[in-house]
Amino acid sequence: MMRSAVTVSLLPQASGGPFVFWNGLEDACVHAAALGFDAVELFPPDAAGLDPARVRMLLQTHGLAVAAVGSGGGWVVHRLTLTHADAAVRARAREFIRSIIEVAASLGAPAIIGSMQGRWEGEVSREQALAWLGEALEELGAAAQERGMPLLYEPLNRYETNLFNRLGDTAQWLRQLRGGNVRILADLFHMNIEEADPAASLIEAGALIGHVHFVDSNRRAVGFGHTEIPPIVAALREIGYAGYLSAEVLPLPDPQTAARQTIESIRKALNPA
Ligand code: LER
Ligand code: MN
Repeated sequence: MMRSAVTVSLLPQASGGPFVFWNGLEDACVHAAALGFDAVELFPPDAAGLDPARVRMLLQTHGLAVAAVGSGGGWVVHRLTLTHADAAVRARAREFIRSIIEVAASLGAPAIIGSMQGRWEGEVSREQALAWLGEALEELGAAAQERGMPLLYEPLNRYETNLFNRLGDTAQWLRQLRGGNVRILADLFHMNIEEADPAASLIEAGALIGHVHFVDSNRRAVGFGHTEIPPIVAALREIGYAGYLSAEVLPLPDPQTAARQTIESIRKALNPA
C-alpha cells in the first residue's frame, strides 16, 4: 500500500526550492494532518537542526510519520559533496550524511543523498568520481543498515549532476556495489526530463525503488503539469512498491493549495473512479 507524504523545508537558505511547507515543523504538521497526509519529509539544515524528542512529540500529536530526511543542507549551506576534489571536503560530506542517517533512523526514516553526490569536473574524472561515490554509498549504506534503514540515492536531471541521470543506469551501477542497502529515489520531475519511458524505467529498476518524489513535469503539484500519472502508478504497483509518494514540489501558487492538490492527486491515482 503506497502512502502519502509532503515536504517541509527547515532551511531558509533553500528558498526557491521544491518544498511545500516553510513555516516550521509544527505548522507543517498541522496542515499535513488536516489534509490527511500519512507523513512529512524533512529537509533540515543539518542533523542538529532536528531535535528527535520534539519531532516525535509533534508526529504523535498529529498522527504523522517521517517519510525521509534529506541531506541537501550539506550542499546548500556548506558546499560539501561526496565527489569533491579535496579529500577533506569529501570526508566532511560523509560525516554530514552519517549524522543525518542517525537522526533519520531515530525517527524511523531513511536518509536521502541527492545534491550531496556532486558532479565530476575539472581534475576529477568521471571514473574517479564514481569510485568515490561508490565507496561512500557502501560505507553509508552499511551505517544505515546497522540502524535498520535503507539509504536512498537519487539520480538527478542533467542540470544538477552529470553522475547518474536515469534510473536504469543507476540500478545497473548500484547492483554491483557491496552491501545492497542502497535504494533509488525516483523523482518524477527529473525522470520527466531524462527518461524515455518513466513507467518502463521504474519496472527496470524494480525492487531497487525505495522512495518516490511525486511531482509533475514542471515541478509543481501533480495535476498542475502534464505528466501522465496512471502508467507510473501502474508500474509502481507492478513492482510491488509499498513506500511513499512524497510531494517534493514547488509551493505554488501557495503551500496550502500545492498540498491540497497533491493529496487529491494521490487519492485519485491510488483509487481511480
Ligand atoms: C532533491 O530531492 C532533488 O530532487 C534535487 O533536485 C535537489 O533539489
Ligand atoms: Mn527529488
